Amino acid sequence: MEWFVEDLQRRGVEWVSTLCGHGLDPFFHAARQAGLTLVDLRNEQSAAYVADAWGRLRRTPGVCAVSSGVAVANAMAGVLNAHMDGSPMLLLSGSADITTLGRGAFQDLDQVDLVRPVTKHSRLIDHPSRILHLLDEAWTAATAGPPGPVHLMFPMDVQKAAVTRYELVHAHRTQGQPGPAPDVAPIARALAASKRPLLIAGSGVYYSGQGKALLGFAGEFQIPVQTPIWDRGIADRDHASFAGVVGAASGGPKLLAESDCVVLAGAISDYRLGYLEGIAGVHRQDSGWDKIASAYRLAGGAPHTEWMGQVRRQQGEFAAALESRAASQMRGDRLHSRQVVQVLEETLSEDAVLIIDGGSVGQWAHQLLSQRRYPGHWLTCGRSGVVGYGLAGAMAARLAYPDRPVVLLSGDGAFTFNVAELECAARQRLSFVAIVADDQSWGITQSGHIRQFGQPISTQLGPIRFDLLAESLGATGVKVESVDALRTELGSAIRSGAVTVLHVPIAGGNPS
Ligand SMILES: Cc1ncc(C[n+]2csc(CCOP(=O)(O)OP(=O)(O)O)c2C)c(N)n1
Ligand SMILES: [Mg+2]
Repeated sequence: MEWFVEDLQRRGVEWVSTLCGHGLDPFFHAARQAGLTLVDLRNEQSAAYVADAWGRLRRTPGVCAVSSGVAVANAMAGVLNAHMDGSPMLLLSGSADITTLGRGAFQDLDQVDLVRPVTKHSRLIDHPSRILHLLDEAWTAATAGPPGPVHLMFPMDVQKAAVTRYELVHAHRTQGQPGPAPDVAPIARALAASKRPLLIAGSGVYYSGQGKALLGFAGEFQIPVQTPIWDRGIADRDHASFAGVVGAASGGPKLLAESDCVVLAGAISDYRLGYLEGIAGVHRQDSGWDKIASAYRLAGGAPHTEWMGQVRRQQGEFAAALESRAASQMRGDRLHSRQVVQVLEETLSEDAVLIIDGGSVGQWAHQLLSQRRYPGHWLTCGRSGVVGYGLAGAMAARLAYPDRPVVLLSGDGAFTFNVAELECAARQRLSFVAIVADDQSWGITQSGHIRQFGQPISTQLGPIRFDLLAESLGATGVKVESVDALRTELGSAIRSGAVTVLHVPIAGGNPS
């Protein structure tokens, strides 16, 4: 077991998220002995979300270790999230002795098969001498090409077996030949010839580290860039060409239908882009963005000043429509999501990590905050569209960025999925500020029901004093009922370095 833990550390792993269970006891002991931090949570769902969120923020696998049986089923939520978003993650699960598997062992379950459909690689560690070899195989699968989650199941007798350095089987690494350089000429020609080009930059560009090059090119030639909502962002700062998130309920300025040359870069054509149905002139270019500028010049390409101006005008109209929609929903007695987002806009520094979890409030945040930037250090649910990952996401963000402000903006429904994690965060000093925008409903779903059926169905929630709940879990809780109070409390909570929950009752309402 020591070899395995040492190898994880050699790969840069500093912590493992977990919920204990005897199925992994030898691993826990070895981790403790080696000084590998164990971050404990109260639900394997959160433990897996922590690893997934780390992978999405840091682009290296987050590691989550859970026991056996239902523990693995619980962790599936986070693994599935990583699978749908394509983020690197390693799930370790324990089990009874390999000799007893399938014979009715305690928590006997074919975890390898259970997890396989939502991982790039799922394997049983079937012999102590193969632990490093199999770890290498899994790690490579998680990180090579498009990243994704992987799983290793570690039976108890294999964990306990003593194995000498000489018995270890090592992976044979052959140095791969570099592939041919991507041909950027056709895409450069198409972009240069078009009147209204549009780059759709998806998570693939973020993970391959091409975001800066793509934005540099787009900025120089005034080509608008949009990112599918919930994909990883590449615009860490306000950018001259970044034109917001696109898709799903969020809308965004509708540039797709108007463009005569859409280039998918590390993005997939899915529901968020309406499967690109009826869109003409769709191209794909996942790499080579650092080489495209000269090819574009060669093809006679010029800056698309007029089109960019039109895009900015459309964005302005979109923003104005948003403001009037917000104004129509404002009530005197409660804050509105628009005002909460306004305070975030004023308060968040460029490097602050914002985590968005929730329905309507999440849509407001996306539409209002992402018009000029959508930073890679912000975290959203990802392509799965999940709610309830936010507290784990905030803990992961604190692990990933020990010195930055970390702020979670959550709906009241999303917040309660795993609310007890506040205790784990406070105890383990993984600090952040959570703003709970409380409309006492599964708001976005409720509006959908009212629109379709004229009434809500199972979407009303009761009152919770989130400030008092937070206090009972060892965090700081403050009820906030005005914009001024929110401004003051958010600022001081960020400075305090404590886990703080700001309970903000809001009037509900969707941006679209
Ligand atoms: C795991 C999961 N369950 C259910 C949903 C469906 N869903 C999407 S948004 C939403 C409502 C979220 O409510 P809340 O967090 O209070 O945010 P609000 O819409 O009220 O702002 C629900 C239930 C989901 N996306 N993920
Ligand atoms: Mg709500």
